[in-house]
Amino acid sequence: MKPKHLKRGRFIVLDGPDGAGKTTQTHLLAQELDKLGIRTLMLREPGGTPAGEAIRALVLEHRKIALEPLAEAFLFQAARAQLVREVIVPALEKGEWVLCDRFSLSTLVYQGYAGGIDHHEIEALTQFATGGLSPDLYIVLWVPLKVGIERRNHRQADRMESKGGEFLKDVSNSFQKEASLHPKKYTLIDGSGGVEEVRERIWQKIEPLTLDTPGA
Ligand code: T5A
Repeated sequence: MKPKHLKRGRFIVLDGPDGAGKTTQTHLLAQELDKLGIRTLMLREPGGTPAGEAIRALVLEHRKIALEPLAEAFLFQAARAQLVREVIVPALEKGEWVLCDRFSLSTLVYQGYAGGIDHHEIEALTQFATGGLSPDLYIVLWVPLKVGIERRNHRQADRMESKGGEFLKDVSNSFQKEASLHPKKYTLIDGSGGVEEVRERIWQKIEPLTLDTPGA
């Protein structure tokens, strides 16, 4: 018989500015949940499906192809629509936990607040793309811009990171502001300090979900 906590999957998102530690912490979280016998599926946005990975290459890597922020927004939402229907919903229905590196707040921040598209329009597109699916826990891991830039210095900047200092400052401020303004929707976690310290902060928010046994 399956343990009770496998009856219903959970949808957990880690989002935040570049270099906040999302990928590192998503992996650690998967390991921690695995120790409890909870099966997880790790995804990234854009990506996670063949269509999503193709969109990722187009929107983040092919910098010679011009893309307006509105076109970017549609592409990110198209990748999301595919991911939700092809992967996330079926996994949740099987009782798996889905850990997703970035989700809707990234579009609101990068294409909306920093990119200049009206935030109501972004939200309407998100609603349409996700069919109203929202995470059980939406973590915003935040670090000051300087820390994020230092951490990601080892690799080449993608299209968004190449938009300049003002753009990145808007991104950083918008993540913090949006998460602070909507504490019921987003859980803001300080991503500064050592990997282990941050892991512990995140685990404090996740652990209660592992104890919850809906439908029991
Ligand atoms: N995008 C995405 C949009 O514009 N709109 C959208 O709708 C969506 C979904 C995606 C890009 O697409 C844009 C935003 C982005 O520009 P991505 O693949 O998510 O990009 O890449 P980034 O978030 O830019 O990836 P990073 O690797 O920079 O950030 P992470 O994942 O937050 O950080 P992580 O874990 O890879 O760590 C970066 C480095 O820091 C170290 C790690 O070892 C690594 O070297 N590190 C730490 N060092 C010290 N202390 C800690 N606590 C550390 N944690 C990690």
